[in-house]
Amino acid sequence: MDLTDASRAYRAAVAVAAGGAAVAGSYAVAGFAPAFLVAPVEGALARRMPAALVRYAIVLLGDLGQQLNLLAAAALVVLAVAGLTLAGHALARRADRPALGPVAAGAATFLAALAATGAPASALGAALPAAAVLAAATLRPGRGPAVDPGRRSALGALAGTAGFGAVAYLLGRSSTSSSASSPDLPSSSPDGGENGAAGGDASADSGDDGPSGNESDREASAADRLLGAAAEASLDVEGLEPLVSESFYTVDINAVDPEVAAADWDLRVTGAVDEDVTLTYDDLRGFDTRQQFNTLRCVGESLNGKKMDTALWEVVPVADVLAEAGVELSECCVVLRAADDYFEEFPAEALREAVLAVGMNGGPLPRAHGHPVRALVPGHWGEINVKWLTEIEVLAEPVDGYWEQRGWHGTGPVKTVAKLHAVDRADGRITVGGHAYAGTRGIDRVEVSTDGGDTWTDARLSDPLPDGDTWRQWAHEYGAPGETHEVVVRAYEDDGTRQPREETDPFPDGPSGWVSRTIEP
Ligand SMILES: Nc1nc2c(c(=O)[nH]1)N[C@H]1C(S)=C(S)[C@@H](COP(=O)(O)O)O[C@H]1N2
Ligand SMILES: [Mo]
Repeated sequence: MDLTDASRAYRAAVAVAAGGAAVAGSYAVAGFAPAFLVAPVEGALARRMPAALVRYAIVLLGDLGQQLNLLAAAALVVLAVAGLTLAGHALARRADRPALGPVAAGAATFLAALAATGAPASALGAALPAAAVLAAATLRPGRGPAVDPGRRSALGALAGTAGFGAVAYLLGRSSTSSSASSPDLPSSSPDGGENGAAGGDASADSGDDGPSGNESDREASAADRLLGAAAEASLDVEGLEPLVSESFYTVDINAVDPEVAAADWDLRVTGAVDEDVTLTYDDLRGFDTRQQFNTLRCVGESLNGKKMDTALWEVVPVADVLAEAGVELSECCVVLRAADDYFEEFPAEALREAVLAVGMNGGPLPRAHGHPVRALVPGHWGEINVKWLTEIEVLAEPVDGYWEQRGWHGTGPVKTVAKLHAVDRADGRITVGGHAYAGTRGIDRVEVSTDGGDTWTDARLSDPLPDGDTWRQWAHEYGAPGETHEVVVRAYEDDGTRQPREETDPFPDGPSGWVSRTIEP
């Protein structure tokens, strides 16, 4: 490495350190929120990714695909800020004014970050540390103007950035909206409920025109009663999730969820309607709510995957809202739009049966599940249940939704499945169990074979939950045969229809087939 190569490398190291400091600084200010500089870049990458690549990422990588995309976006931001830092430094050298470098690099980073996030504080959080890194590495009093960083200052910049990154990580974690990380299930202590899961958004339940204390108390006790009943009805099998999921899966087009305050939320009804209607959160809370169980299942999950869950939701029927607004659904279709630019289209018919959820498992709707309002559309795949809902558009002609543009087909009916997740052995006996779901068609019966499909026995089933779009648990106990054997499971719908045996991939319209599992002696 000759001298110029070396100084180029030192310059590059300082620039990369400045890029890292910008990412860290933005995270420290914004947390894991849309204002975090990496978030819009990750979103843009995800949206522009070719459909085939998206499909392989979903089917082969699962959630890892999104982590990798986030990492790629972070790397792009580091490189972009590094580029601006190098440009600032070059400018300073040419003008022979050392102080110009950090100022120019900082200003350019600020403007670019502001353009990307629209959030001045986060942009400043990115720009200042980047400028500081360049300043620390190049502005050495008494060493002449516009000095190039040497080996020591390059290493110093990298080490300093690493230290800053650690502090920024802690700051950012604590500024990430607490409702994002709150558990789906409120604590079971008597007063835990709503307060426990309320997180940062007090406005959801204490707005001036919101429900009175009595009303929300009544809701909370109704929820507690139903959650208690569901816990009671759950089969007691080791390793089997209860009827109300302990941890509810999430699937999102962006790695970073939107943050929508209830006070800022409204819902527009547009398109083929007499007049556009806007509904505020308080308007929505003026409607009577009820508690209902719904199961969601993602069309992109694997056959025996873990992206199927059930919760108790506090809901307002969409029909009530539309009737009050004087909207008649005479057209073929609707599009639901969301704060993360997600949108899905489906038959207007289905919207008549749909509800707007404002609460989950006795607490407010968590950020990860669409706070403050999401749609639940019975019988359809998960993707139709739009979170962070902002708009209902009524259409005379069908259009493609976000996933349909990428080749998927998530309007219903959701396919019937019986999953096998629990295998419990005790005293020479084996108990297998899982969940079965058939959308609004209902599960009537589940059969189990412990000999690879030669003979079948009825499984024990949990009592059905009161609503018509929920799963049931099944379990089956048998004497351990003492040899490797194949357990197969299949479900029957309420009208006696047996779940199809033919196996299909998740793409394009959801996995099908009988789940089977090899059990060692
Ligand atoms: N706004 C918005 N809504 C969305 C999505 C999304 O990315 N953005 N993902 C959809 C998909 S693919 C599924 S399977 C369900 C998952 O809901 P959950 O994250 O609450 O489990 O939400 C749907 N609603
Ligand atoms: Mo999904």
